[in-house]
Amino acid sequence: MGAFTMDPDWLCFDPHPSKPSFRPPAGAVDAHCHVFGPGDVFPFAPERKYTPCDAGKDKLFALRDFLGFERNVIVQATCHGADNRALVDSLRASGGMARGVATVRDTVSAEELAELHEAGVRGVRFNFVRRLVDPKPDAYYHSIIERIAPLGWHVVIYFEASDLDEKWDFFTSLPTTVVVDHMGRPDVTKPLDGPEFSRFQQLMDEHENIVSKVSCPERLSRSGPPDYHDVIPFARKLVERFPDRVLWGTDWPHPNMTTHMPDDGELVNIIPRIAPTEELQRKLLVDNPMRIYWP
Ligand code: 0GY
Repeated sequence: MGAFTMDPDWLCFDPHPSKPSFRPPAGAVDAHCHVFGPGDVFPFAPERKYTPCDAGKDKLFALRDFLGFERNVIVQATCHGADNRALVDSLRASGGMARGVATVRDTVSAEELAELHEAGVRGVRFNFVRRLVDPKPDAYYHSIIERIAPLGWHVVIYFEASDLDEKWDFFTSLPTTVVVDHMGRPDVTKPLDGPEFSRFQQLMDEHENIVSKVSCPERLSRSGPPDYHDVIPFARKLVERFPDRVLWGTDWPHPNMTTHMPDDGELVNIIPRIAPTEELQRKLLVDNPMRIYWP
């Protein structure tokens, strides 16, 4: 046994996903994935809200190749808190084929930020999902923005749809590119053209610096795998309406899934259903992530 024992109800990633029938275009980027540990090398943070199974860089890079992707954007997971060592180690091992989104505190120094940048970090994540982190006042995040602005980094935000109104002024005050995780977590049992998802589209309509990941059908769906048919119209709507401001990612190793563990091959097969033309697929998987992470 390693240094940590995963939570008793933890669902571990599928070690044998199916080969997708959809072939991503050359240069495709998985723009949302994580690494967990391994915990005996990169310990999980004391303030974490969950203890996952180990899911290290070697498995991530093998999955990337198996699914037909070339690059990864690795997002710091909350189980590692603001200790970015596992992330940095993965970026350094990727030979330039991975970029990172880190979590930093407002006390982070210019030297620490420079080291993260050199490793391939290009953004910070602000997480507002209360089951994952304890919320901080807006001033805390503004002070981080001041520190990262000189590096040209962007901000990734993760929040529940029901919190959008409360955070609207803060989100729209951010001066950087702002990438929203998982379409702002819509309740997909509500109508596509109802007030909640319309509000999210208004956010993107009015603020051209806002980009959305059209990821995580497995997390948002009520209809379930492998079709996730209730999520498709939401993702497709954003891809067609904002073709130059959408990103896609597997979300491997799928933290905190409770209903099932997705087959990553099936997740890739969803791409042509949300981005039905080759042009939309190329923008979603290549042009947009390359513009943000490998300019
Ligand atoms: C995701 C979603 C989740 C977890 C995290 O950093 C994390 O712990 O992002 C979640 O539980 O919804 O994007 O991986």
